[in-house]
Amino acid sequence: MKLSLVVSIEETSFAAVAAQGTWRQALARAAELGYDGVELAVRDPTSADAAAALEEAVRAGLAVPALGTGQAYLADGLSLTAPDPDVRRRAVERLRAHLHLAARCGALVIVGLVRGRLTGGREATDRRLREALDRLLPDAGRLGVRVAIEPINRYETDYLVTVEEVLEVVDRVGSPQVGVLADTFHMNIEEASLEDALRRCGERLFHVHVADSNRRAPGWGHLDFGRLVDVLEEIGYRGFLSAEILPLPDPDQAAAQAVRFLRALRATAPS
Ligand code: LER
Ligand code: MN
Repeated sequence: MKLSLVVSIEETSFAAVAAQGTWRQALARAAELGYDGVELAVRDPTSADAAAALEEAVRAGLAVPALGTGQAYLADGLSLTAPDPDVRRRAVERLRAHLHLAARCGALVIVGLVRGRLTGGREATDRRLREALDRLLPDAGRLGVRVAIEPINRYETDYLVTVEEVLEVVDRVGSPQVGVLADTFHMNIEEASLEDALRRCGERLFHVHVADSNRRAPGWGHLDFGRLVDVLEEIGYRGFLSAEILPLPDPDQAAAQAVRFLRALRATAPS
């Protein structure tokens, strides 16, 4: 079981980031705590800090399994499905830059909040998302970078809330480059059964965010991570579990709890 910690390379309004301080401090701490990797939340992949963080991760012996893109939406208002074609064009350009950065470290690129919200009905929103993905996928294919679409709970978006909805998009696109990011916090709100939803993903499951029911570190809520890890093994998931957790009671304790608790579940299992 490979574990990563979400690290933002700039200050963010997104709360579930247990790594605080500068990204340099966060990377050093993740390595010290025994994480195998860091998932980097990157607003602008062309920034000097993005390249430097990547290099520093490699130097620290940390993998970078995924790049988060939510800040392109939260801070810059970019959305793949915005009604304004210019916003969509800039969102695609931004994600193209994420693909290029991801190619340098074997990461996948996350489509979370940057997919936007329902505007002008489901069909129109689906069509815009499809167009955006169609523009990105040739680059993704050429670069060998996968794209993972994340179902996000109803209180944060009204578009692609459940695993099933994302699987429909994934199947419609029909590219081996596109799959699902399953986030246990969102799933706990939206899914009738987390285990069944993971099973339905099968090999279309590309990445996993772990947080407990209250978005605190695993073990500090009421999710049964033992069962979830069993199901991940059953479906042959070989990717990372990435801790996307609130910095509570403080950043350090949260990050330490996640790695300690998850390692204890599979103390002897090969990664
Ligand atoms: C991002 O991975 C996520 O889970 C969302 O809650 C972002 O707001
Ligand atoms: Mn998430």
